[in-house]
Amino acid sequence: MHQADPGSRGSDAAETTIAIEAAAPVAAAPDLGLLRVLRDDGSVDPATDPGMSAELLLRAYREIKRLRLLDARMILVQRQGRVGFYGACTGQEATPIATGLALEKDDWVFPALRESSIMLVRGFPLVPYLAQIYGNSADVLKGRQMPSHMSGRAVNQVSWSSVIGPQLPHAVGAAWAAKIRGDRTVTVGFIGDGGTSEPDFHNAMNLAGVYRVPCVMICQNNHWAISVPTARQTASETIAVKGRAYGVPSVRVDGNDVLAVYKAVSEAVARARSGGGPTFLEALTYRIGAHSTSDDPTRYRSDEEVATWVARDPLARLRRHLVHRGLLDDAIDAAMEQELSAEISAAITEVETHGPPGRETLFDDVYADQPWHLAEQRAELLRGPKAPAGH
Ligand SMILES: Cc1ncc(C[n+]2csc(CCOP(=O)(O)OP(=O)(O)O)c2C)c(N)n1
Repeated sequence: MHQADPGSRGSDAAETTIAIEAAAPVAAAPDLGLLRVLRDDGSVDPATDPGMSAELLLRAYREIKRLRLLDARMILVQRQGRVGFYGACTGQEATPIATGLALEKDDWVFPALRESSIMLVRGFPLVPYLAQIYGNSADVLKGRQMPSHMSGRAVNQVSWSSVIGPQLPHAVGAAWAAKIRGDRTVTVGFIGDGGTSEPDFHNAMNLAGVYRVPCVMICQNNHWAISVPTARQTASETIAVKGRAYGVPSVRVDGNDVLAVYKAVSEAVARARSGGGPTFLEALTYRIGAHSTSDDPTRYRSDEEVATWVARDPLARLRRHLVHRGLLDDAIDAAMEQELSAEISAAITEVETHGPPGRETLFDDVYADQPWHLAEQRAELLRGPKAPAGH
């Protein structure tokens, strides 16, 4: 996977955007079409509407909004040097949030970089979630992972390794184990469009198809793998169509339409849980911000392209629907925003009161029973000089 030559920016940008308006009819070819529910005027397509309750829709809106605010705040915190790195998912929130809402408590999630927020939807508290970014003593991972690589046993969310493919074979393997055990657990694995060029993607799809495991594999096609556009990633008409070769039913869904993603994921999860095997979903979306705080996307894509996708903002589209249904107005929205901002501010203040993880924790969690040589090293470390404050 190579970074695009900045000099070829013009032609890359022209090739980048998949014409979602020209999609084939969904009923005929779900892997070539585009499953949509929300219309531009805020109404829904009754043929595809999953019938989410008012309460669930408002919950989805609140979660997307919290994530949008949290990402913006954490980028500022990173710019102030208070954390080292952050990976936002601005513009892509509908897919992780809808997935979190569609899962049951015992299901397992194998995320890539932009799906950490599923943990929040499934009840992981905000303070330890943020503590992972700081790597401090409130972090359940004890500061051992790169920032924005959250995981939590309490919500069955596995750590992302930073390598962009293995989460799919891991999800398929865990689903296979669930099938052998005969329990109801479904696993969900995520990958980006760039990750589909990795062997792991194909290994996972092949195994999932052959063993018909209860796994939902989701590709968030956000059009860019750092500076490589989707058009340079694959010559396939869509990413979803790749599932055909492996005998895995596949659906291309509007990833900026939370109702459509909720429908696609719920149906895939139900099929997996009832013994119907795997599903592959391509969620068509766009990374509005930088790849991470280490990236400058103005080097490789145009403002016009970004503006096209800002107009398809998943938060604004859901808001239009809620207003259309009389469930939201400016006053409710403003109050919600104030409440969420206060929640985020309080969590950041609290998380920053925690110091670094204790050095006595350094050898924890490597073995169930600590072997003698690690016990000796731990004792020696604790006998040695303490690090100066702040280190
Ligand atoms: C195996 C591997 N190759 C390269 C990288 C460097 N890398 C980190 S993120 C990234 C792009 C990932 O793009 P995509 O899979 O589309 O996901 P996105 O970041 O867009 O969500 C690359 C190439 C890596 N982490 N792992």
